[in-house]
Amino acid sequence: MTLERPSPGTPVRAPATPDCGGVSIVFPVHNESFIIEQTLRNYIAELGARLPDCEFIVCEDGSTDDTKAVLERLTEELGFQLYLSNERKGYQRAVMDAVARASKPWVFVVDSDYQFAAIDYWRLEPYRLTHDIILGIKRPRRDPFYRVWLSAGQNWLLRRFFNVPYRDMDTGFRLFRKVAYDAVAGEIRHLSFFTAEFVVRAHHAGFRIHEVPVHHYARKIGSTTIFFISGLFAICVRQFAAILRMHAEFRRRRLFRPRQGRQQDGRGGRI
Ligand SMILES: Nc1nc2c(ncn2[C@@H]2O[C@H](COP(=O)(O)OP(=O)(O)OP(=O)(O)O)[C@@H](O)[C@H]2O)c(=O)[nH]1
Ligand SMILES: [Mg+2]
Repeated sequence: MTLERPSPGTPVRAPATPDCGGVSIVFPVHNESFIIEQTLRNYIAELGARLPDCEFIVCEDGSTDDTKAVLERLTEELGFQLYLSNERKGYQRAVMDAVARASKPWVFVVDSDYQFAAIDYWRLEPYRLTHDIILGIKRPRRDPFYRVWLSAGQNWLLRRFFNVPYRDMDTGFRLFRKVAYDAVAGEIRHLSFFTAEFVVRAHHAGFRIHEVPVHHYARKIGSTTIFFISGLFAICVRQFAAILRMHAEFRRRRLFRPRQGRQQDGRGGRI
């Protein structure tokens, strides 16, 4: 696996690679009324005109602030597809339902609270030529220290238990081939936040995965919709139990990819 450092200077726009196919840009949203307009305007301005054949899909559920009203006001002006639901789905189901709506061969799923800059998409784009899943890893991560430690712990456990090389398997900034998702999505059932289990399963199914450093920003407004301090202990216990269950399933079903022949940078898989 190769890791680049983000350039400290002005981000650079890589050329689009239209031959790789269109991209569905997907935003899961829950209670983001303060920031969602800024997020959507930024991403649509940055990518709408520069990425040939792209579509924007916004999937909101269960918001108790006026996120729904903001989205309904913007949908016609900005031209995104909007899916609303009154029932809170939880992050994992929300992302998976949203990806199921995507019609392009590539899907870019990004958190809606603008902790990732739209222009950093271009750091991922060139790897569409050589990889199936491209993860934007947060460098440096701008989160409270306990979140950084918990996430480091989870990534360490996943590397040990599943023999994968990746550093940030729960990033909120990822671009992947829909076929890679379709190949493993039906099996995702253990871990709570979608990306990590998707990455581990896709790795052992032979897909080519690459991590690219991107800038990460502290949440400017609103508050976490998932990691409340009062629930952290329960989340840790649940995640650890889930890793054990998933590991048992991998051993039982012999899902581990053989060591020999695997290249260090995650290349050399199928497709
Ligand atoms: N549709 C939908 N979106 C969700 C749900 N839960 C979280 N989200 C969205 O998923 C994204 C990630 O959630 P965050 O609360 O930002 O999680 P985080 O980035 O780990 O936590 P912070 O650092 O506090 O922002 C945000 O864009 C949320 O709006 C949900 O149940 N349904
Ligand atoms: Mg966030």
